[in-house]
Amino acid sequence: MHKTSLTSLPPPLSHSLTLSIPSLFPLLPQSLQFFLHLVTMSGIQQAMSLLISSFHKYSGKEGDKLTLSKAELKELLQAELGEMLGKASDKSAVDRIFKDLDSNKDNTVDFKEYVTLVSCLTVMCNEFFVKK
Ligand SMILES: [Ca+2]
Repeated sequence: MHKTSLTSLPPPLSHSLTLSIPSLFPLLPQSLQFFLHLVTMSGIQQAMSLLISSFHKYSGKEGDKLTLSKAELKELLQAELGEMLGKASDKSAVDRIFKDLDSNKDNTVDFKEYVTLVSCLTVMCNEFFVKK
């Protein structure tokens, strides 16, 4: 069978082939759709997508699906941030982080409050590498 690469096709045809890939997305399992989206995204888009999916992976475990309880935050800290914020097994450390993040004092950490944590950590990481 003769193989044709996208670059050897005339522009209109290569363009239509590129456009046909997203049209196949609805036929694929959701996990594969997510993966395909991820590999076609820019680095920042991938980071944004992972920030969102990581939040919902934990926020959906108990209570309000759109906020993190203290237990969900503890699990997220342990699984996703390792010891960047000290030991997540240390109850007083988790209590302090939870209290600091819960800026509107509703006893949950919503997406905006979580993103604040991640952006502050990102700034600190950048400063660490810039100073090196
Ligand atoms: Ca809150």
